[in-house]
Amino acid sequence: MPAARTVLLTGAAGGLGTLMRGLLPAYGHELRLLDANPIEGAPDAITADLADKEALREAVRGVDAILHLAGISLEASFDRILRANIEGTYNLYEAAREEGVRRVVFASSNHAVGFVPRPAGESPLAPQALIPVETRHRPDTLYGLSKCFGEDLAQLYWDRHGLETVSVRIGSCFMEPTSVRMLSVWMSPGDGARLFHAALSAPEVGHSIVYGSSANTRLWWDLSTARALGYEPQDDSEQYAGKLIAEQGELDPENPEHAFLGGHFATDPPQWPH
Ligand code: NAI
Ligand code: 15L
Repeated sequence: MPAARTVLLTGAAGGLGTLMRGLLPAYGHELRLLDANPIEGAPDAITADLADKEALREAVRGVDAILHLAGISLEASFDRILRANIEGTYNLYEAAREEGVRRVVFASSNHAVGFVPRPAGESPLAPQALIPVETRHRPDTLYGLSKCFGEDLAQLYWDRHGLETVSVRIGSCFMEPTSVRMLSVWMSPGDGARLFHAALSAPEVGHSIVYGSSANTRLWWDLSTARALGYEPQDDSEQYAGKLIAEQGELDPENPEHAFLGGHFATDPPQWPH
């Protein structure tokens, strides 16, 4: 497919949505914004919940692709996760199918595989093996479980309806890494825009799963499926390593919080039953 020109950006009021609103237009994408919360300074933005099927139908009509960022972005009660991330993502895919949208770029998360042990090399700079995208789902939270659902929903819609998706298992996309774990999983906002642009523009993607991070020296996972889309990361978190390690120390193999890809998500007390 040609580079998606008109893109519906869901979750446009959120942290990542705000960053991408600033960066993606430079790649030639024309953004239609949607969020449950109004967006200051964007009078044309659609204020709608993912539960509103009529609004979703109208919102996706005529777009080339959808960048789906909306949803609960941290662990929460099952009811909230169910409504926003599971039912909400289903509603959006149904609207996309009904309106003939060809591609979704889905904000999955490292927490879909958060209970995968982090690679432990002799040195943090030389991990023995990078985690492939084929590793089985091992969600660390109900939140992570909802991202597994999203990835499987994407597979179903590709196999059954020919609707393409790139599921991006985002690490941590913020201005700067703020923990030693984030040295491994950080995606700079600039690389985030490069990756989303590649996912929106690659000619044929079927359902591709990619990890979303910069070319970090301490990377834990394999970026080859992202690179196959044309993604060329430009950033490396290593410039922040000295300061963060001086403040927090190296990751400790004896500390359970440091044992898994998902970090503290895997060890925080569960939110269920509630
Ligand atoms: P955020 O919490 O800042 O933004 C999420 C946005 O979605 C909010 O503006 C919220 O109003 C909107 N939203 C939530 N429920 C909604 C609903 N039912 N209907 C319509 N809008 C709704 O999250 P952030 O950091 O911007 O993340 C964006 C996406 O990327 C999320 O899906 C998150 O799970 C995923 N992600 C983000 C990572 C990161 O490092 N920022 C890492 C991994 C995944
Ligand atoms: C996520 O999935 C969250 O949405 C984000 O806020 C970060 O916590 C990130 O994962 C992370 O693992 O650091």
